[in-house]
Amino acid sequence: MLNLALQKWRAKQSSLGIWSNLPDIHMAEVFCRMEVDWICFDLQHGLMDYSDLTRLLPAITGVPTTPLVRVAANQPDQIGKALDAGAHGVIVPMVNSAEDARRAVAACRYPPLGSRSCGPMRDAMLEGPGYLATANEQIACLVMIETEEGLRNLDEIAAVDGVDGLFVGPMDLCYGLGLTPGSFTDPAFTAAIAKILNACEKNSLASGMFGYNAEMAAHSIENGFDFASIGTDISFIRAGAMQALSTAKGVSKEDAPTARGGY
Ligand code: 3PY
Ligand code: MG
Repeated sequence: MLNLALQKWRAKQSSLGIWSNLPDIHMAEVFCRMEVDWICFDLQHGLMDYSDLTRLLPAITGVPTTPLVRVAANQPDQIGKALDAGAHGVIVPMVNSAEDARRAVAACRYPPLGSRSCGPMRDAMLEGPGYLATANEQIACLVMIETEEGLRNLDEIAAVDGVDGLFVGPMDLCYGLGLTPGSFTDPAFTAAIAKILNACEKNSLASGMFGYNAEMAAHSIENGFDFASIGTDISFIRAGAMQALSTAKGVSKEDAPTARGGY
């Protein structure tokens, strides 16, 4: 198994991804044929469950796009099952302490580096025993910094061996800082971002941002993030449909309502 997104992160090359909230295998197929570096299936907030995941991941096998899964919680069984289903990395929400980070890493790595239980299903079906030889090296463990506590314990979290990157959940981070969700230009938010980028730099970790749209993704990369999502499947559908509706109604570009942000 070769994890192309992880290779880019290690080489400090920027990468862009798509966030998938809808369990539609055809949409996933289309997205992954657009030279997008990674796709993340969201089991935390997305409208999909594990049995959806077992259909979505095979639909994009064989394309260079790296399949990631955001698990619903920092639970070893959930992380193990996402990896066994063929995810090449997990994004773990609400990591608030070094202990949380160690728990996430242990669930991603086979012994002696961790305590992932051995039962690789899909990758072993496709690759045979070779998977076990490369999994610890090629599986990405990304932990989310998105709470006040996580921010407070940032340096300890970033120093945990086996973490490949920190991923910012900007909306929860706003809540954590006592800000209105979406206050991405508030000095408290930008100071938190600078602190996270600095921790990544110091610990040679990839830095990632959940981007709600292309502008936010581009801004994040310009500001020093290594990777960002460019939007969600739902946001693309909504934006495309709104634009089509406006065009068909003859509404001028300036007057057309825009669908920015949101899930
Ligand atoms: C956040 O903004 O907190 C996220 O986790 C994005 O889904
Ligand atoms: Mg969040």
